[in-house]
Amino acid sequence: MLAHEAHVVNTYRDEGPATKLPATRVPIVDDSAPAAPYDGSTMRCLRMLIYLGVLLMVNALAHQGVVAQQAVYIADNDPGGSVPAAHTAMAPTEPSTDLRWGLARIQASEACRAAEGYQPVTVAVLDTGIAEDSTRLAGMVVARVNYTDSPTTDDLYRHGTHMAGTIAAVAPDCRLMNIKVADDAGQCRPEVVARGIRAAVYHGAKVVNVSLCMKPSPELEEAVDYAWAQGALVLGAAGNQGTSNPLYPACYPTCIAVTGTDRNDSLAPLSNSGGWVDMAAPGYSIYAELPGGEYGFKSGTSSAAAHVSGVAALAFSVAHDLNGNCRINDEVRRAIDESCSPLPIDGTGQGLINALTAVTLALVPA
Ligand SMILES: [Ca+2]
Repeated sequence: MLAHEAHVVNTYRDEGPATKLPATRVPIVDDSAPAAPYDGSTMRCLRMLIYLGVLLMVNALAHQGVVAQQAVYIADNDPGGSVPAAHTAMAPTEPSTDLRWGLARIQASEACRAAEGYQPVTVAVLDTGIAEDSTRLAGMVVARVNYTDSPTTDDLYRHGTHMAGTIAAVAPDCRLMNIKVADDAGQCRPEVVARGIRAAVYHGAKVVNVSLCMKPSPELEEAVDYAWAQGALVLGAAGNQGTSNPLYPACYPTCIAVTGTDRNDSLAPLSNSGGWVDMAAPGYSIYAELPGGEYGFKSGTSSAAAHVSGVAALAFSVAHDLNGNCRINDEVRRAIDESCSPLPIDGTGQGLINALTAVTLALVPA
C-alpha cells in the first residue's frame, strides 16, 4: 500500500512492546518445581525476591506500554515504520473474571442471563482479521471476507482477534463475521471500510464493530447511513490521540462513538473525548484472545467499542420493533443510550454503558 493512500489511523494500542515479551514470560515463580536441596526458608525468600522483581518488571512494562502507544501512532501514520506486535500476557486458557474487569463493570454476565434463549445476532468485525486458532472464536465465525492485499483473513497484526474476543466475552452466543479491511500492517482506507460495512450489512450483520479511526469520506458516511437504514448499528472507536478532534466513522451521527474508561471510571489514557462522543465503555487493560491461542491485554478505544458491540448484540437479540418502522436498531440504540450512567468527565457523552440496563430496556419496553 502506498504511503499516501494509507492515511488512516488504526486505534490499535497494546499494553506493552513486543520487544519486551521475554521479560513478561515470567511465571518463573513455579511452585510446582521440584524442591531444591536448600533450606526451605532460604528458598522461599529467594522466590519472594524473584516474584517481587517480576512484579516490578511487569509494572514497568505496563507503564512503557502507555508511552509506546504514541509510537504506534507514528508507525500507523507511516507505513514504512515498524509495526508493533501485541504484548502477550500468558495463559492460553479461559481467563478469570478478575482479569476481565470490564465485563463486571458493565454487568455483562447479568445481561447475558437476561438475554438467554433469544436468537443469536451476527456481529461484523471490521478489522485486521480474526485468528481462528482459538477454539471459541473459531466456533463463532460464520463468514470471512478479505478486502486487503493480505493473502489471508487471519489476524497477523494481532488486533481484530482481540476485538472479536472482547465482543464474544460480552455476547458469548453471537455470531461473528470476519471482515478484514485493515492489512497486516494495520492500515486501511475509508472506501475499503465502507465496502466492508455494506457487505456485512447486506449479508445479515446487525452490529458492525469498527475499531478503526480515519478521516471523513463520503463513501464511509454513505455506508454508515446505509447500515442504519437497513436496520444495523455501527459502533466506532473514538480514537487514542488524547484530543477532541473528531474521527470517523465514530463521528457520523448514525454511528455510536465510544471512548474508553479504566477501572476507576476515569478516561483511559489517550482516549479521545468531545461533544461528538456518544458514550464510554471499558478500554484499559482489557484481556482477551490473541492469535496463537494466547490471551493478552490491550488498551484503547478499540476495546471500548468492542464492549459496546457486545452489548448491542445482546440488545438486538431481545428487542422488538415498537414504532413499526420494520427495524429494531432504533430501539436498540435508544436502549443503549439510556443505559449509560453519566460520568463526571467532559466529552464522554451519556456516560458509561451498562449491559444489563440496555438489555432490560430493550426487552421490556418503557
Ligand atoms: Ca423500530
